[in-house]
Amino acid sequence: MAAVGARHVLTDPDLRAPYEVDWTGRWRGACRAVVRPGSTEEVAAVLRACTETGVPVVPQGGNTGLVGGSVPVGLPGAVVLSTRRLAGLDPVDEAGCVVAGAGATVAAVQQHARAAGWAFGLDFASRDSATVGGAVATNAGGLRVLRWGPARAQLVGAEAVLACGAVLSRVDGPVKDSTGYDLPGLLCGSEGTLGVLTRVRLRLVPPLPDRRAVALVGLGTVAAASPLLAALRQRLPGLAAAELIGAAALALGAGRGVQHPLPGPWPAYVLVETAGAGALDDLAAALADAPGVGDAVLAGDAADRARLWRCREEITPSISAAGVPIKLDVSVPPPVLPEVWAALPGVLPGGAELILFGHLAEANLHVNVLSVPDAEKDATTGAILRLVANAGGSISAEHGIGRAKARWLGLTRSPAEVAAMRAVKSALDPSGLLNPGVLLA
Ligand code: 2HG
Ligand code: ZN
Repeated sequence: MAAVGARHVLTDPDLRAPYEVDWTGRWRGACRAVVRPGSTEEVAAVLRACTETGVPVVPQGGNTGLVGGSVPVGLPGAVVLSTRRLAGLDPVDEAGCVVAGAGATVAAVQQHARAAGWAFGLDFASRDSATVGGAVATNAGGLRVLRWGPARAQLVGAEAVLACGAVLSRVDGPVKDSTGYDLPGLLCGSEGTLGVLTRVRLRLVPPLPDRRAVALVGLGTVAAASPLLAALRQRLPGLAAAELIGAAALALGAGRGVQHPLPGPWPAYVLVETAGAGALDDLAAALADAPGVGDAVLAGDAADRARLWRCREEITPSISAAGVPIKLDVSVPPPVLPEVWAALPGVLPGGAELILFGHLAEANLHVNVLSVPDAEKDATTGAILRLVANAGGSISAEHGIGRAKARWLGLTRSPAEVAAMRAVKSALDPSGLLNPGVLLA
């Protein structure tokens, strides 16, 4: 039987420490050991041993999650199962698919795809640390969902180990398969509660042309954002990103050593990127005709484009540098986005700082709130999530439920849906040892 070598079982508190806290510092716990298996067989051996001894298992990829779903909070007897050593990458096949180890980073898959003339459709700021296993387990989204969809849309197959040690493997063979339940699809978004992903088969996409243009557009009202996006989508077949950024978020993102790119402030901004020959001229012409544009700055060359993107990518690190926020990731039906945006300040306690940004095409808002006293954080979280649920939205669009939102799952999932989820959970993990407290509280 495959056993994990002793040097990959970390029991020393200093070695365990980085696995016991998430990078935002909001979620902190302790575990008995961190185990770093190097193969699917070793993962199976770990899970079998944990099941035999009743030890809970917290699967962890790059530990970049934002909902406390991969840290052993309140589980001192648990084992953290790190997938980072499962980082192999098979050659890209003729169908433009690649099988990646769950512990391969998003950036490694991007580079591997590029070297074979393809691209990976997922991208987000934590690309250098986030693993593809974690991305699939949370159905992560990011900056290119508008173009290629979330992790689920990239997933062709998966290999995973169940709590009992059984290996489900669907990473070879045909790319089209309609035989029964979609088990890889079920594991996507299951947040480590049904099995441990060990390998994923990913569909790659054609690379975006190198010719690109980026614009940061100032808007007089948030309500102008969706009509602007609709106009740009109709005019620009190469449109590859559309990010919505509130004034407070842009001030934070642009604040770090970068000059504010647009005189303003405007109540909201949209950062758009388009690709293709003539991208800069096409973007300028489309913006000139589009509704609601207050002001805009355009960038064609790579360094200027990167400067504009940095204003977006620096928002999350700048929030973390300012404090430990309430961090929520919600989506709403697009027509009610302006209403929800306007109503959010009204549900916060006095003195709270609201930072809003997100992915415009999916009306996916990242609601970050700083300066809320600890004693008021739960009530404030509940108030925000209720506002979203009452508006017909979802309490997670791409970060998952984790521990952070488990108690509010019933706000946007019906009793029948939650019961079906619990039934699946108890069928695949009857002892409840996989990621207890995550997703289904
Ligand atoms: C992003 O879109 C991430 O940058 C993080 O989903 C969002 O920090 C956040 O709230
Ligand atoms: Zn996001």
